Parts: sequence; C-alpha cells; structure tokens
Amino acid sequence: MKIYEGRDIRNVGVVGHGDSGKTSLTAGLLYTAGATNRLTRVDEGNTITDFDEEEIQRKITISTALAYAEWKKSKINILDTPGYNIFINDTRAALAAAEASLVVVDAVAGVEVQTEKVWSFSDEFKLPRALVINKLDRERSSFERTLESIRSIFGRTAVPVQLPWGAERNFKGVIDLVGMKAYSYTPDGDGKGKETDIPADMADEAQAAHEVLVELVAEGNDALLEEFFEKGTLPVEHILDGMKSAVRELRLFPVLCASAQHNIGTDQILNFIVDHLPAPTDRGTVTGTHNGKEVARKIADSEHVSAFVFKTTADPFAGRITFFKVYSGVLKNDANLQNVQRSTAERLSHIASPVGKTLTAVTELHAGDIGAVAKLRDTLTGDTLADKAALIEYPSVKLADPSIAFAIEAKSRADEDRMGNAIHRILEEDQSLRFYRDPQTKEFLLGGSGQQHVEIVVSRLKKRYGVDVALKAPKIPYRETIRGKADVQGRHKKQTGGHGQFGDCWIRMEPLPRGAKFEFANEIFGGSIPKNYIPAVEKGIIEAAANGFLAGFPMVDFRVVLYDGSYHDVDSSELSFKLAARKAFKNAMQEAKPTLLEPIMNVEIQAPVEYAGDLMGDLNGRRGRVAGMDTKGHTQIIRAKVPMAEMLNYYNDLTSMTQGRATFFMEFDHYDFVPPHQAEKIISAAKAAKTGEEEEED
Ligand SMILES: Nc1nc2c(ncn2[C@@H]2O[C@H](COP(=O)(O)OP(=O)(O)OP(=O)(O)O)[C@@H](O)[C@H]2O)c(=O)[nH]1
Ligand SMILES: [Mg+2]
Repeated sequence: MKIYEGRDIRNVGVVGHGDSGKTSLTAGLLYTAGATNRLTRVDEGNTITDFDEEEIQRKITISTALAYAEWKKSKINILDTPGYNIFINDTRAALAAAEASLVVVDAVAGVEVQTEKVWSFSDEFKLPRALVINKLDRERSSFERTLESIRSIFGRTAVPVQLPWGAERNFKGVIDLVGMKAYSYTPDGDGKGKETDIPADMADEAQAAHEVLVELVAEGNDALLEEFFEKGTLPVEHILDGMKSAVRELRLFPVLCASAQHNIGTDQILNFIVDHLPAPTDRGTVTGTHNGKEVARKIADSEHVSAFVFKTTADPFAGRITFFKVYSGVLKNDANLQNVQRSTAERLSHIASPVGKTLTAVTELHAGDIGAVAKLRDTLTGDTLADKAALIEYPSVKLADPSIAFAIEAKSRADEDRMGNAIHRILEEDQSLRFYRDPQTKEFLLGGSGQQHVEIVVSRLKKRYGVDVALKAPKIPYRETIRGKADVQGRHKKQTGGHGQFGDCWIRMEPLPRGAKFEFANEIFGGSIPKNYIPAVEKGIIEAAANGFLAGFPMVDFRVVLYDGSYHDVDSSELSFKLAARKAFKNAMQEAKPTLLEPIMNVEIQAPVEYAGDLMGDLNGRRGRVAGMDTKGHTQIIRAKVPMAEMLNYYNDLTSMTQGRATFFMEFDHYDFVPPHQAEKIISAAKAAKTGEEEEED
C-alpha cells in the first residue's frame, strides 16, 4: 500500500451510545472510499470491524477494531469503538490513539447515557469532534429533536454544518451549509452524492442555518468577526478556514447527517474528516517521561522512533497482535526497538496497517500513523516501544476497575488445568478484566464490567481454548469479630501412659478497631510460662481464629494478651501450649460477644435522571446508605454504601429497572457488623453446609 505522511493522516474514533450505528457508519465510509467492494452490514455479520465471532453472533461491538480508508490523498484510520456500557472501557483506551472523534447519535433516541460518556472521554483527551445524527431514514426519527437534545446537553457550540434533505423514509440526502449545495444519494448505493442546487422549499431554512453557522465560526476570531459584520456573510474559503480552527480549538462541534444503513451522506463525512479534523502532526508534541522527568517529543518523522501500544488482541491461531501509534520518527519494517517499561528488546517484523482482522503489510509507518504487528514477545497494552538511542515512556490509560465478579468453576479436572493459562491470554487482550483467587473463600473470581462481559470470557474460553467453565455468584467473604472483652484460662492436660501433655495459659481478649486485624502481647513476668512456649500460644490463637467460632469465618480485629499460666517440666511441649491456647480462644469467645462482619461496597450508579427515585428506593431495600448525589446533564449519579450480599444480582436488576440505560461500578469499601437477624440466617446456613460436608466425608 501507499505510504502516508503524518499531515495526510487522520485518526478518528467513531464513538457513541450502543446501537447508534457506529459499525454501520464505518462500513459505509469504507465502502464509499473503495476500501470494500460492497456495503457490508452488521445484520449480515460481514462488516470489517465487527469480525470477532462473539460480535457477529451478538451483533454488537465488543472491542475496538481498526480499518483505514484512502480519501482525497489522505489515509483515514477509523477506530470503530464499542458503545455498550460494559465495553466502554475499551472505547476510552482506543481514544488514546485518536486525534478526533466522530460522535454518532441515533436520530430516534437522541443523546443517551453513553453519548455523554464518550463526550467526556473526548474532553479528557481534548479531542476535536463532530457529531453525526444517524438513522435519519428511520420512522419517528427527527433531526430537529435530536439536535435539540444535543444542544441542550453539549451547548450551542454544537451547530449543524448540514441539514437533512427529506425525512424518515424519504431521507435522500444532505444540504451542505458551507458550500450551500444539496447532495442526493441512491439508497444503498456507492455513497457518492450528486450535487444540485438547494431545493426551493428549503432555501430559507438553509440560509438561516448558514447564518447561524457563519456567525459561530466568526465568533472566536476578530478578523473574521469584523469581516462578517461588514459584509453580513463570509466567503466560502474564510468559512472553511475559520471552521477548521474553531473545530481544533474545541469552540465548534459541527453536526452532520447520515443514514449509515442506506449509505447516505458518507462521502460528505469523509470530506469533512479530511478537511476539518486535525492531522496527528497538528498536535505538535506529545509528552512522556524519561528517568522520572517529563519530556516532550515532536510528532515528526525527523525524530527518533517511538510508539505507544494502545491495544493487544490474542488470537488462538495468529497469536498476539499489538496495535500501536507511532508518535515520532519513521518506523521501518524489521526495526529493533526497546520496550521501555519492561527493558526488553522487540523486533517488529511484518509491520502492517490493520483492516479489521486483516493486516496489510507496509514497509514503513510515519509519525502519527497507526499500525499493528504480530508476535511481539513481552509487549502489552500501555507499553512504549522506542529507539534505544532516545528512550521515552508514554503514560498508559488507567481503566476503571471491574464492577462485578463471579466465581468461576472448571467443569472437569482437565479444564481446571488449562483454565488459568487460557484466562491469562484473554486478560492480555482486555485489561478491564481481573482474575484472582479469594484467599478466604478459595474461589477463583473473574471480575468484569458486567455480566455479559464475563459471559463473553466464558464463551471464548470454550470456543477458542476448549476450556469448559461455569459461573456462580461468589461466596461472600464474611468475617467474625468480637464486641466484648474476656479474661479466661485455657488448660490442656492429657495423661496417656509414658509422659503426658500439659499446657496452661491465661489470656485477656479485647476488640480492636476495624481493619486492625490481630495483635498479640506477652505480659508474662517471672516465667510462669517459659519463653520458648510463648510463640506456640500465639500460633494456637491464630490457628483457632482462622476457623472462627460462630460460622467458620476467619476472626479479625481483636487483641490477645497472654498474662499468666503454668507449665510442667516433663509434660509441657509446644504442642500442649498450642492446644491450651485453642481452648483459651474457645473459652474467650463464649464471653466476648462474637459477631459477624460483612463486606460493604462503595457503589456508584449512573442513570438517566428519571430513574433516580426508583433507584434510591431500591437501594434502601438493599440496606444501602446513600452517600451522595450529583447530576451531570441528564445523568444522575448516585453514590451509596451497600452490603455486598445485597448486590449479587444488582447488574440484572438494574438493567431491568432502567431498560439497560444505567451503568454501575462497585468496589470493596470496608467491613461492618451484620445485623443480628441476618447474622442468624448466615450462621445457620454455614452450620448446615458444614454438616452436609461432614456427612459427605463419612
Ligand atoms: N434504519 C437504520 N438502521 C441503522 C442505521 N445505522 C445502523 N442501523 C442499524 O442499527 C443497528 C445497530 O447498528 P451498529 O452499526 O451495529 O451500531 P453500533 O453503534 O456499532 O453498535 P455497538 O457497536 O454495539 O455499540 C443495526 O441493526 C443496524 O442495521 C441507519 O442509518 N438507519
Ligand atoms: Mg459497533
């Protein structure tokens, strides 16, 4: 393929709420630019960017995919990102490689929760952006209503640069408000509009919209503003120039029109991307660190090579594929680079420009371009690859932590043996997953952003690696503690022929604050217990505490003081003192008011404001305590502390309460007392389980 210089490259993230038509729009852009020889469709499972088996089956984008379109002597790298809340982490990670975003809005639904989310990601990366009102062919779609919802949330600097020509079934093209021309399209055609004059019945409307646009373009630029007031309008070249800088300075967010389904408007969008969105080189420099100091690197071919890895995929056949953005220098095929974070050398053989799952080989990639390479050994997402002569480390994007975890159980011994390895490969690909073993419950836990996220891992384990596992709700890691004090003796004495066993200790036990775990103090003076047996007493207490008292949960947050005892010259041993300590522990628990502790989660919910009342009521029923509320646009944010035991099915409940329009995140916060009546149930359930186990063992 042709080699492009940075100034002729555009890296565009196509972002938006789930189902708004990002993948379909990408398909339209690729077809119009001649990158595919027909219009591919999500519903037919043949798009370039939703190529993964799970994506085809579920008809949703799970992970960002890339393809490039060549248009007007430029290379447009399109990042087709996920829109569903549980995969939105991946969208954020992908935007690290973009200079601009195209925010797709469904013309029926208007701005939705994830539209606001991707807007805030674009803010975070300071990306110039345009909005595409898509699905204008659909029944009950409305350009005006959608524009209204856009402007009410993102402000009046979101302004149309096009108007739709026709509506719903009769949507046939767009009116360009800069050049003041109309473009009509053949539905499902080649995406190339036929230029005509603006139809007479739309002339007034177009003129009014033109003036609004021109005024906004002039607003931030004194010279233009003066010219505008003098002449009442601006020449096309000046509008174009003014718009270009207004878009780059985030003063203007142009709104375009499309039907991705029927490939209407796509050539105008490609023109817009090339003409108005910035090239990577326009950004000037990028900042990284070297030896702990901040350094700036020019985005230019003349610099030493450096590249940032923003994505990794793990294909069971092709192996690992690394996606990177060349920030500086010219990356030649077969280059030897240093992985800066891991201090290892990597050879980049067969560098390529990705088109979905296909890798188009290239001889070199210039500063600002995006590329892919297979079979790197140590490199993972977030790493920097750089010329040894000029090392630099770019900051990686920190992803949100998982909001939900399931216990994962291998179906057979063979599955168990292979499970860990396979999961680790999947984790390389998706850094928003977590896999770990709960030290207390001994369960393997898989954390993700939602149930479907974790289910996809299960499905991939089976299809890609032949590993069969089942998901279960995780066990709650309850703990035990005490609320009162005790002062007791523990005595162990056994006489069985030969020499016997004798240990005797006096302890005080008292509660400690939450999180203090365990303290042991020795206050024996005068040798009532010889020094060498004292560690055995401590060990005995620790061992007994690990198995709890009430329901077998580990006991925490208490202090034991050993202050007296007695021993026997012949019969005493470490074992006897350990056993004496265990007895002392049991005796102490009778007095010290043992009680259960449960994990309390920090929960943050984001939902459209109209659900706030229902959500608060529901949290109440889950023993939740609301800690704060906030509104952002149409989104209500609720922060609460809720017992983990009440949150096991929250993902499903929240989805049905809000028709899937809410997201939530939770993390462990602290342990707190279980209310008595809940505690009774937990204790009797634990006892029942224990008897069950013992019977099985018999
Ligand atoms: N009528 C109509 N349907 C469309 C249009 N664009 C997309 N669709 C349909 O909307 C559905 C979702 O389209 P996608 O392209 O998968 O949407 P997406 O934004 O990529 O979805 P996610 O990646 O899952 O967030 C599909 O059934 C498309 O056929 C459009 O312009 N008009
Ligand atoms: Mg998609």
